[in-house]
Amino acid sequence: MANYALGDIQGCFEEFKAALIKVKFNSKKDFLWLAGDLINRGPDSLELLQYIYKIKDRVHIVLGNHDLHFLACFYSDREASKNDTLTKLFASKDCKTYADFLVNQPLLFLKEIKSANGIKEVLMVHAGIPPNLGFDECIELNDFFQRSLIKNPKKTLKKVFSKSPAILKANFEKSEKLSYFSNALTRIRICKENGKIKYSHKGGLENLPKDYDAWFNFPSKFLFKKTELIFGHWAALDGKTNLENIIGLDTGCAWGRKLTIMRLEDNKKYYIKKIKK
Ligand SMILES: [Mn+2]
Repeated sequence: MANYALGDIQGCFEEFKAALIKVKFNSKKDFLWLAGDLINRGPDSLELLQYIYKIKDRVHIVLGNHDLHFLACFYSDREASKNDTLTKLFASKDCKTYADFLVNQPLLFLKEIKSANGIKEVLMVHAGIPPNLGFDECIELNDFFQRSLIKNPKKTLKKVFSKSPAILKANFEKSEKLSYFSNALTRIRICKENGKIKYSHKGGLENLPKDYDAWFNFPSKFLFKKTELIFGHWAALDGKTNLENIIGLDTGCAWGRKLTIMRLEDNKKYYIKKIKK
């Protein structure tokens, strides 16, 4: 039994299949961890969801910004963007099945696994966690988000895509907290030490605005020394954080680079070069 993690597959189904073959993934014994952005931008979002849905009992998922965008187009009145590659998925007779499946996924996932050095806790999130958020606060907001999304996807997704506050304030109403938290976990790259997020930055770690740095470079109220965190979203990092316990998985497959799959037992990474245009 092994656990394998992948970052932003974004509908790159050919590369995803090649990655599973490379590690000899066994859907009866192993687990897959998918760090969000399963779909969109790449060519085969429908095929990817068809496959994942079939083995859903062996898959752990957190939602990414592209997954939320798809859900908002499906349940709410958000308009598709001209760069979307979701036409086949929307036209599928099973589109609702996949949307309902994704609606039931969290923003944050945590599980203990047996590694080569004993039991370790692994946490998965799509983009990251602002350094000022504490553990209990995150768990509580994740539960609140998930309950709201299942109960009323249309209303919840409208909040997600309303203008998001850059920082969490104690006096926020629940709906503002929901908007802040869902955007932070699925879109953060850089922030200030106090947790204020700058969403417009899309590049790497060079030429950062004053007082801003990668979210993982500030002391976190959330992460314990023994916890490992895996995330995707930030393709410009090419998986590099220079930290042992915070591991990037997005290596820009949808942008013509490569797909990374990592075995969580020993953190060995395998790479699949972009195959299909
Ligand atoms: Mn993303």
